[in-house]
Amino acid sequence: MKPMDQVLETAEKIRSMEVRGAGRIATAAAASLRDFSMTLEVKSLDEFNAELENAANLLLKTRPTAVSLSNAIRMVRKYKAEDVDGARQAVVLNANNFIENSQKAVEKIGQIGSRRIRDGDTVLTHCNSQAAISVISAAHSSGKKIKVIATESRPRFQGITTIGMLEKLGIETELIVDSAARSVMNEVDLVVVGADVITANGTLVNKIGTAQIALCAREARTSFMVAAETYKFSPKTILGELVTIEEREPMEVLPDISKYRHVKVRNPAFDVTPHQYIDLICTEAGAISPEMSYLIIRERLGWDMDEEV
Ligand code: RI2
Repeated sequence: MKPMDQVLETAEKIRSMEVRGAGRIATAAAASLRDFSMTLEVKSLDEFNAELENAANLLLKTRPTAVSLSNAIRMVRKYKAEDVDGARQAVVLNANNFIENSQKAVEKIGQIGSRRIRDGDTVLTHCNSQAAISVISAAHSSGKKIKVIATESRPRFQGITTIGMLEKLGIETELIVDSAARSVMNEVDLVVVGADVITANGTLVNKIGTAQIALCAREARTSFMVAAETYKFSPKTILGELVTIEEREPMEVLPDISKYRHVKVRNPAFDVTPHQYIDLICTEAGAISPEMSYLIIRERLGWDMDEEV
């Protein structure tokens, strides 16, 4: 397989959501750039850099909301090299470090976040988040008896992946339709969700339906926690940039639209939860209030205000 074909194949898997979840798509993109750089045949460093940029752009276009993708790609491409071999080695090292750190971050988030779950608690989660499941699984492994309520997460039903994972872990789980969130909220002690993006002021962008859950959690006085690796924070939001919300194909919602002449199906993949509705963001760097997001971006992502936008 030609080096660029491998990148195109990974990009298609991410676009079609065969590979999904903000963390998984970031590590898949890092691995793809690593493998691309290892097999790339070029005559000069300039050519290597240009080819790597083309590959990076192909991956970046796949899921427009996920900042995990652009952060991963930025970290992999952060190198200064004298020649092609030096650049190749740096890309491989950066990608492997990113993948390893990402796995460690998910574990650490589990350890930290699970302290917020008490024995006997009922936890509600939405969609399928590695980071949120790490929190739930760490609480369960530490011997706490917990119950999980998982939403289906229309239209792609990632909740079915979640209940499959919880089943394997032996955790008592109930599956609900998304619109049952308010009906069960009075039985819930803590909501734990993942993140696709967290902005500089602590606003959360996550799977469609999250904002409604946060709203009813607040009304029911139920705590709402976000589990997110620090590379889910968006540096560009410091510079005032707004997060693009991905709108996916209508057929994910209604496979046969052809018989409707006056109906348009809308399929936004994510929604926006204001920071006031979030009690805590649990990262590998610690549990923080949403208002501390700016510091995470400056300190953990090493974002410099003069960096190119
Ligand atoms: P982890 C997913 O997006 C969900 O919105 C989930 O909350 C988020 O990524 C984070 O997932 P999608 O790819 O990185 O299903 O915690 O659209 O696994």
